[in-house]
Amino acid sequence: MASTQAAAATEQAPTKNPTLLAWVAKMAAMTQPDRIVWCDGSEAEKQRLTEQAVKDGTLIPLNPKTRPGCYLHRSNPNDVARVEHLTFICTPNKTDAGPTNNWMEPEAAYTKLSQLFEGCMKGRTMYVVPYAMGPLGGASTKIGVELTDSDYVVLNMRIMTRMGKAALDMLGDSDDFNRGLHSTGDVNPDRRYICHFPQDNTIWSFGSGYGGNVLLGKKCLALRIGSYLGREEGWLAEHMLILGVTSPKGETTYIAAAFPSACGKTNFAMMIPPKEYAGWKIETVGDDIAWMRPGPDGRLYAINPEAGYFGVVPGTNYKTNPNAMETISKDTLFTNVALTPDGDVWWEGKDGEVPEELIDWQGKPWKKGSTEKAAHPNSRFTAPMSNNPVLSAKANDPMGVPISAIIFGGRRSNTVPLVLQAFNWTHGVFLGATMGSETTAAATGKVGVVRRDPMAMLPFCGYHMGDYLQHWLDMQKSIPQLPKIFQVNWFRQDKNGKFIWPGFGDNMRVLEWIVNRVQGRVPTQETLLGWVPRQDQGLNLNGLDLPAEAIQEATSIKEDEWKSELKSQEVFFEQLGTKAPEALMLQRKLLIARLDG
Ligand code: SAT
Ligand code: MN
Repeated sequence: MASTQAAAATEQAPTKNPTLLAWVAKMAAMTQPDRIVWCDGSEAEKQRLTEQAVKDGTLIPLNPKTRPGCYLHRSNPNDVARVEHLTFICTPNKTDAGPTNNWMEPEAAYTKLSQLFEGCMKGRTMYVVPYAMGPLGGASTKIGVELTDSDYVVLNMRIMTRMGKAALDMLGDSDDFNRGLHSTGDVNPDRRYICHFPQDNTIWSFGSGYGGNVLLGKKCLALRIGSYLGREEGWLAEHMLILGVTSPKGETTYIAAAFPSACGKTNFAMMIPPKEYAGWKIETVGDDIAWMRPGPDGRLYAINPEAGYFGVVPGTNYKTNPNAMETISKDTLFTNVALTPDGDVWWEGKDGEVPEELIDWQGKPWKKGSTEKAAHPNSRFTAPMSNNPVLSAKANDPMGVPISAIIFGGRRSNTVPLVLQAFNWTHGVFLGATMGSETTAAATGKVGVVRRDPMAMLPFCGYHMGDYLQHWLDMQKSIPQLPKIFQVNWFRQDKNGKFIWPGFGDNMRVLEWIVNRVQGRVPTQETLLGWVPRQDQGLNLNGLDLPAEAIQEATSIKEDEWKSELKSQEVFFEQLGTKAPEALMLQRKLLIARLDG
């Protein structure tokens, strides 16, 4: 069997790359697929795979009049989000993975997962999916190859990455590619593992069919393996959107912003400024991941390694994100939303009336007024970035964009004020390191509890979190023109649990202040946490229907809240042990001194 598979892998292969051929043959010998198909990324291939996915029930075609080129996919109800407790970093030493990751010894992990992969593709097709993370030919771009038995994964990878022949051509005969192996197995949560082997540039994912667990270019390569490579090679792989904001004078400022999953990165990256901001323009470079490295001119340059968006659907509408609505109007895959009787999709928070009847995300009849959600809270769209009406022309530039500001934003119903600027890079790294956020439906587990989520990377950092923070501090030396660092919180609530700040387009007001600060245009007010907008020459609140007390509440700094915040931060730093960077411990002491002073 093994030699037949090896022969099959080589015979039809559109490459002579010996390392790639040998690896595919070896994986095929283990998983024993009936067929091996090398994906070329062509239109014809897309059509063939789509037809097949419709035939086998993986995809449901939507109404071609209202949603041309769109399909609905329902995942197994036990498989609707990332599984952080089943995600492992497999480094030779446990300390290299650090206290915030699950760890398995590499040989033990390979052995354990080999037993699951053994023969798991019998009766199935193994797709060989070559893909590029980043614009083709770019110096920052990385190549991966994912082997998968899921046509859904192939169709998603086709949207999310530059997939197929072009990626294979870029790889040539090199052995520098990420080796990704995925099988949906029998979608059993007891046999589900997402294992990363940073030293081998390898990812093995078994037993899931859900986004972040199986689209291996995304969180697995672009963040977990990427962050490891970034430290080795002197760059940063971050869970950040990238946007360009252009003023009426035509001055464009590029900004990268980290927020945890399902906290509005896509909305922020596609934002339409409010009417008071005529002449201002926001353009999207990326909505989830930024790879940033120092450029020849001393600035920090960012690329978006992805080619599509895997965004949260519920809450998306023409008010919250008109550009996303346009983006998902065609050629989009929907996962776990509801189906309307006329073949369109529906979700909680969509514009218009709630339909009387639907088929819910699990394929069951649903009636208006039901207490059950029709769409899963973590239902997603996969859409090509080329659909985005405000896509930046720079999204395809291999050089990327020079970053002037970095924003860290958690989801906090209290404590953290609307916006502040760090005193300097080290203080900014401290702000990122001490980010906390209330958990969302993007990962399985309890929703709404505050957890420390440094730089929104807690689930995505592929090595020791202490080393990661030290790497951020060290990067300072190789970036002569450092971006300014900011912290924001759109999610502060009033006594009744209502969001105080309107968010969405009105976040432009905060963004303008950030741009003005970066360009050195507005004076500022010093507080013990950092610099904040001044009352007189601060945020532009023209046209904002919000009482002064609400602004006051959204921007307030309460010392008692900060005292408990500091305790919670202490628990996090203690976890890092001796790897807690000294510079951050000093920042902590300074803050305590300011609070106690
Ligand atoms: O499931 S994904 O990891 O792709 C999305 C997210 O959780 O941010
Ligand atoms: Mn994300």
